[in-house]
Amino acid sequence: MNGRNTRDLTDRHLYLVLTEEYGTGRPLMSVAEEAIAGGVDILQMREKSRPRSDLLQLGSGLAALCRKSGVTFIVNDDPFLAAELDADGVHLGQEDLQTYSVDTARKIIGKDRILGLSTHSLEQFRRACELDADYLAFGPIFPTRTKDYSIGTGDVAEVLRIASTPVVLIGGVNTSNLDLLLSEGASSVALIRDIMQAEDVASRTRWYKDRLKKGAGR
Ligand code: TZP
Ligand code: MG
Repeated sequence: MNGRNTRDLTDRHLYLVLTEEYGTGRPLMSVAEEAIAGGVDILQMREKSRPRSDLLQLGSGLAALCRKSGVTFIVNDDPFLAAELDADGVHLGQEDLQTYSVDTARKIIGKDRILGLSTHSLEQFRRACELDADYLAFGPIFPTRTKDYSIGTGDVAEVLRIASTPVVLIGGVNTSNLDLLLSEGASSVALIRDIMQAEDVASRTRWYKDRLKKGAGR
């Protein structure tokens, strides 16, 4: 181990995608601190319209916070930024693959960092299983204001069955539908709004952690 929380993503994980515009106006650093207090496992910085200088500043704060808390820190979209921030990894969407193939991104971040990739259909997921990714996100499962479509839970069990990497389910996850995902066999979920918009981020985070820990067999 090289001291970072790197490629072992095999357990049940709660993954918060920090996106300030979908929060309640609070700075990301304080949301991150509360989520960490609530037991979040993975934090991603997903700020799409800020200049790079801001991302460097925010990202170095988040990276330091995550490192001292033992939380995995992922940077969205940009493998160069992930490497520069010495983050634990990068997350790529399908559209990012136009700029960086998975192999190119892997060369940029190195073999010890995590590479995550979004997938949006069973077919895309199947293809992604052939790539050098450390985890695959699958969604949007439920309707979400971030996307203009959702894919439902119909393929979740098959995705989990064929997966050669850990799978993170994303999109419209909330306290009412988490059990449905757990009953399909899910072990990790990623969220934005239901945690970012919670009045008490730490206790909402803790709720998800406890539920994930108990799994489907409650
Ligand atoms: N990718 C698929 S759905 C989604 C992303 C980034 C947004 C998830 O946000 P929310 O608020 O948890 O639905
Ligand atoms: Mg992206």
